[in-house]
Amino acid sequence: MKVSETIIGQVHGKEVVAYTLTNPNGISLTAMTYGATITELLMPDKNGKTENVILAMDSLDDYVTHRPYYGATIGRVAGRITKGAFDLDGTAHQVVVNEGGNQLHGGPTGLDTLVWDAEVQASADEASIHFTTIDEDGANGYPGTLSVTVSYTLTSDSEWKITYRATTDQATLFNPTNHVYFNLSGDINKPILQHDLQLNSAAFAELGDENLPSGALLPAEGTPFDFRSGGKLSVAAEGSHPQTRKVAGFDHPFLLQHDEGQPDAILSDTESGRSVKMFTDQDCVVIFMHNGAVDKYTIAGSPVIQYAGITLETQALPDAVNQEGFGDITLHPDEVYSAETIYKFEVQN
Ligand code: G6D
Repeated sequence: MKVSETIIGQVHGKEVVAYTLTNPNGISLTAMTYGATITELLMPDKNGKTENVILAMDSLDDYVTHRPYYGATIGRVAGRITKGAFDLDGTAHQVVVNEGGNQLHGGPTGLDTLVWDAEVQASADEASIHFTTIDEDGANGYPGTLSVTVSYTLTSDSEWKITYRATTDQATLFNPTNHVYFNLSGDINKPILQHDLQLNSAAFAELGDENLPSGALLPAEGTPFDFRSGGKLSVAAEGSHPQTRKVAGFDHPFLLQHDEGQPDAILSDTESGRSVKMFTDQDCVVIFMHNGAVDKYTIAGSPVIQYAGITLETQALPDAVNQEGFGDITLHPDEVYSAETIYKFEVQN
């Protein structure tokens, strides 16, 4: 397994390094220490044409200036926390809010804005980048000093494995995710609406005001949210359901059923023949379809179009600390947080 590295700039006075892992099937993964962010995933299509299948900015400065979350490690808590307020073991906490009155994606200096440390391990069958960082007590208002390791492993079976490990010296919250957007066509100017999705989920979390979870888990049966038998993503964008109309597609958490030996999700693009299978130990996957065009920045000279990519953000249900029955995202000093998500890339000729 081939590994290379290059210094791509500086942020917060610290050098930012990008690592590229390449496997024998022509798949290569590049990720940088700023935000432990994946910045390129090159894979061939059914005709052998190799293209980047994820959204990425043109430069490090663009990531820092615009914070698009593209491919970034999100935390301490992915998604929104209502009013940035929660009770933890009987103590009320207020974290820094950065979207109206709520916190989004860990706050203004979330994990995606840090320059992580990294080291690389490689063998014949796989190569890993082990990103580590310390998020100090009080960062974005969170209690406890959190030590985090996120490992990206590319295997000779064309899997991108993401594993998280974290410990804390005081009770805190931790619900990380990766915010990669896939566009398997290899052309970010081609909307993902003709991609096919097969999703092993029978329920989704309803969005209320400010895109906060309402607390209700709704059945997918008979709605545009039921992708158990597969379907085109255009169903979500063109659906008349109040929840798809609300956000012009999906921006929803889907509760996963985790059927033994089955992928939790399969995203595919018939035209290119590319597909990605997702396997995770997490309760849910937030699917966001880049529902708005962006004119604050350009990629390769063009503004980013609506539906330029789709996320498969595996995590615990958002706002779990405030929502009954959404799971437990607390981390205590005597616990070790661990989680794994695998994206397996395939090409159908
Ligand atoms: C929007 O509501 C969506 C989020 O889910 C997404 O993560 C963010 O854009 C990038 O706020």
